[in-house]
Amino acid sequence: MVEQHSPRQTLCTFCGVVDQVTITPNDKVRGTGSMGVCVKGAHYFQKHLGSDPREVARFTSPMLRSPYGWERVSWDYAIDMAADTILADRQEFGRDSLGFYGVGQMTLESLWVAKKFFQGHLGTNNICSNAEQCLANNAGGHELVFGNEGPFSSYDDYRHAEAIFFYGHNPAINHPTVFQRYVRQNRAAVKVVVDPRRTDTVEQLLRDNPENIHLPVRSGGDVLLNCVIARYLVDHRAWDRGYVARHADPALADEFLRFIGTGPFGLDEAVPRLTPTGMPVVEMRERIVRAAELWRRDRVVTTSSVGINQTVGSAGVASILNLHLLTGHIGEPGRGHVRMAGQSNASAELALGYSGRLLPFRMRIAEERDRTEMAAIWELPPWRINPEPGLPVASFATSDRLRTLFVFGTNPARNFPNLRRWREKMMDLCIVYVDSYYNPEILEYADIVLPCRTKHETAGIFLNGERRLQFMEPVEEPAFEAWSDVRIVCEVARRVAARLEEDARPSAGGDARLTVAEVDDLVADGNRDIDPAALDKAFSYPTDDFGEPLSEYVWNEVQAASRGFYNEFVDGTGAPITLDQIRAGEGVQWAGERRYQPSGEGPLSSAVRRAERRAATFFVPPPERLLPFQERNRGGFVLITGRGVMGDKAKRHNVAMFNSSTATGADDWPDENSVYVNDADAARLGVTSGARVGLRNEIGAIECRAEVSPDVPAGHLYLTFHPDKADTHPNFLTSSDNIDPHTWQPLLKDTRVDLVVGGGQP
Ligand SMILES: Nc1nc2c(c(=O)[nH]1)N[C@H]1C(S)=C(S)[C@@H](COP(=O)(O)OP(=O)(O)OC[C@H]3O[C@@H](n4cnc5c(=O)[nH]c(N)nc54)[C@H](O)[C@@H]3O)O[C@H]1N2
Ligand SMILES: Nc1nc2c(c(=O)[nH]1)N[C@H]1C(S)=C(S)[C@@H](COP(=O)(O)OP(=O)(O)OC[C@H]3O[C@@H](n4cnc5c(=O)[nH]c(N)nc54)[C@H](O)[C@@H]3O)O[C@H]1N2
Ligand code: SF4
Ligand SMILES: [Mo]
Repeated sequence: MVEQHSPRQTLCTFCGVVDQVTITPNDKVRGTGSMGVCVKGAHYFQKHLGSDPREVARFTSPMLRSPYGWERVSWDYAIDMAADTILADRQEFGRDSLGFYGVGQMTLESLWVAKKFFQGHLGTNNICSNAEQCLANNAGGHELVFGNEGPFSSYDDYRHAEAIFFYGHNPAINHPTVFQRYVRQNRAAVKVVVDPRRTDTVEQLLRDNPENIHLPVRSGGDVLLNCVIARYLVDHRAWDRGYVARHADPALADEFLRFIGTGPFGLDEAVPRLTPTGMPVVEMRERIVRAAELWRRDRVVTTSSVGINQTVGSAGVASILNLHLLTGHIGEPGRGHVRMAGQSNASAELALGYSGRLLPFRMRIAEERDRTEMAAIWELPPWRINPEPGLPVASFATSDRLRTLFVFGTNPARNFPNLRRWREKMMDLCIVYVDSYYNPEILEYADIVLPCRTKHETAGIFLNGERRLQFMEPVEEPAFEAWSDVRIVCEVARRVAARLEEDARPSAGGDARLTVAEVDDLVADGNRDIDPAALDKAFSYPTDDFGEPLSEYVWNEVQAASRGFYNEFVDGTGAPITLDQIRAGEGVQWAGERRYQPSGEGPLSSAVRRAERRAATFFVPPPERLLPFQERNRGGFVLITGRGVMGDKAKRHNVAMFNSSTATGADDWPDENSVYVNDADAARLGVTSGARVGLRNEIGAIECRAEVSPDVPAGHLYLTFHPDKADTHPNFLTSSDNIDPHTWQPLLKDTRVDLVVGGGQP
C-alpha cells in the first residue's frame, strides 16, 4: 500500500497542460505547480481517492462477451483469449487485420510498448490514436514549414509576449489553468481571438481590456485571414527581410511572396469574404488591421487548437507559421507558436509516430531506410516492419481490412466521424477494450474488456503540450486487481510468445532477406514469421512487487532509441534526460533553452534526424484551403462542434466536462444538449429557443432542442460533442471522407448540415 500519512505529489493528466497536484493526508487536493488546478482536476481526485469502485463505476474484473451476456473471467483467461485472437486473426486474415487505437492519456511507457508490439513484432501499421482526431494537424503544420512536428515554445512564452493570438481555441474552458495564470495575468499583452463564436475566452478577455480583439471570421477562413495579414505586413514593410534570407528556403520564399503579393488578399477584396453576415465589414476591417499591426511588436506568440485543426487542417497551422517566419517572431522566449495539446500525452503520441503512416520519431513507413533503422532499434530483422501503410482512423468505418481492434481508452462509440457507419462496422470487429471506467456505450461493441489502473493508481511519464516531461506517481493501489496499460500490453505480448513456443514450430527468425509475399506466407503458415524468444525478451521488463513493469527500464529504452532524432529526449545541455530528472520538481523541458534556435545563425530546423539541418519552407496554401466554408457550401449551415455549452452560467459546467466525461461522471451530464442558432437565422426559419429542430445531411440526421443566440454568427450552428442524457451525437453528421491530405485527420468541424424545424429524424 502506498504511504498515506504525508502529502502525496502526482499529476492531473486530463488535458495537455498536465498540472502538478498535491494530495494532503486527509485527501484534500491542491494545485502545486506554477499554474494550479482546475475544477475537473480537483473534482476527479476528490471523487476517486479512496472511493468504492462500484460507486465510481469502475470495471473491476476482466470480462468476456458470451452467448449468455458478459462473463467475469480471470486475468489469465482473458490474456489467453486476447493472445489467441491475435494469432488466429493474423494467421487467417493477415498482419494488417489487427489494429490498435489508443488514448492520449496513456503513459509514454504504454505508448512505447504498444508501438513496439503491434508495429514491430506483429507487423501491422494500423496503430494510431485519438491524436489523429485532435493534434495531428498541429504536427502536420510544423512538418510542412519546419520539417518536424515539434513546436519550440513553452507556456512561459505567454508571460513574455506583447501580443497573443488564439486561433480556434477556447482556453478559458479547455486549458483553464494556463489561461488564468499565464495569459490573463500578462495584462500588458494584447490578445486576439480568432473564433466565429463569442466564447468564454472572448468574454473574459474583452472584460479584462476592451482593446483585446475578437475576430469572428467565418468558419474555414483562417488561412485566408493569415494571407491577408501577410499581405498587409509586406505592403507596410513590416516583415523581416534579413530573417527570411537567413532562415527560409529562397525559392519557396520567393514563391510565397509572389503568391501573397498577387493573390486576392488586399483588405478591400478579402475582408468582405471573412465577415459573417450581419457584421459591418468596416468593423471587421478595423479589427483585422489592428491585429495585423500587432506583428510589429517585439514579441508575438500564437496558439491554435482544434478549431483550426478540424476545419482547415494542417494548412491552418502552417499559415500561422508563415507569419512567424515572415516576421522573425520565432525561436526566442516570448516569440513563437505555443502548442496547447488536447490530451496530456498527445505530444508523446506524435513523437512516437502514432499514425498509420509513421514509425517512432516521425520516420516514415514508406522509406526503406527508416524501416530498416527502426527494425534495428527494436532488434528485429529488417523485413520485420511492414511496408504497407496503415489505415487512416477515419477509414476504420469503411475499410474491410480490420478484424481485431485493441482500443485503449478513448470512446469509439461516440467520438468517431461517420458514427452510424462506424458503429455498424464495430459490430463485425473483435474489440478488446481497455479502460478503467464502466462505459455502457462501448459494451454494445466490445468482446473482451480489461480493467486498467486509473490515473491516480498508475506510474508513468507524460510529455505535455510544451514538451515538458513529468512523472505521475501512483497515490493509491486499486481496491481490486487492475493492471496498467503497459503491463497489459507486455502480458499479451509474452502470452503470444508462449503460445507460439507451445506450438513448437520453427520460426523464420534471423536476418534472412524476406519479401512481403514470403512474410505473408509465413504468417499464414501459423505465424512462423514471429520469433517467440525475441518477442518474450522484448517485453520482459523488471517489475515491481505488483508485477508492474518499472518505468525506468522502459524510459531508458525510449531515451536510447531517440538518439540522433529531432525528437531526441535530451535536456538543455544536450545530455540524455534521466528518470530522476523527470521525477524532480516540475519535470524537465525537452531540449531546455536549446529548443529556441539562435535566430542569427544557420537554418532554423532539422528534418527527422537532428543532423539533417534544413531551411524553413514557406507554405503556399492550395486553393481549396482559401475558401471559407460558406463559399464552398452555399445555402447550408456549418455545424461547429466543440467543447462546452453556451450561455452565461455555463463556464463551471464546461470546465468540468472532459470529452466523453466517463471519469468525471455521468451525474453532471445535462438532460439534453441544444444546438445554438443565430438570431437572424432563427427569425428567418421561425426557430425559437426550446423548439425542436432536426439537423441532417448526406451522412445522417439527429434531433435536438434549439437555442437562439447572438454569440454564433449567421450561417453557423454550434452543438457540443460532450455527452448528454438524451444521447445527442453530432458525429452522426460528420464525414469520414473529409480528411487532411497530409495527416489524415478528419475535419470534424467542417460539416455541412441543413436545419429543419420541428425535428428531422427520418
Ligand atoms: N474542460 C475541458 N477541457 C478540455 C477538453 C474538454 O472536453 N473539456 N478537451 C481537451 C481536448 S481533447 C482538446 S483537443 C482541447 C480542445 O480545445 P479547443 O480547441 O479550445 O476546443 P473546441 O471547443 O473543440 O474548439 C475551439 C474553438 O474552435 C472554434 N472554431 C470552429 N470552427 C472554427 C474555424 O473555422 N476557425 C476558427 N478560428 N475557430 C473555429 C469553435 O467555435 C471553438 O470555440 O481541449 C482539451 N481540454
Ligand atoms: N464532433 C466532434 N468529435 C470529436 C471532437 C470534436 O471537437 N467534435 N474532438 C475530437 C478530439 S480533439 C478528441 S481528443 C476525441 C476525444 O474523444 P476520445 O478519444 O473518445 O477521448 P475521451 O472521451 O477523453 O475518452 C477517454 C477514455 O479513455 C479512458 N482513459 C483515460 N486515461 C486512460 C489510460 O491511461 N488508459 C486507458 N486504457 N484508458 C484511459 C477514460 O476513462 C475514457 O473513458 O474526440 C474527437 N471527436
Ligand atoms: S487544466 Fe488540465 S491538467 Fe490542469 S488541472 Fe485542469 S484538467 Fe488537469
Ligand atoms: Mo483532443
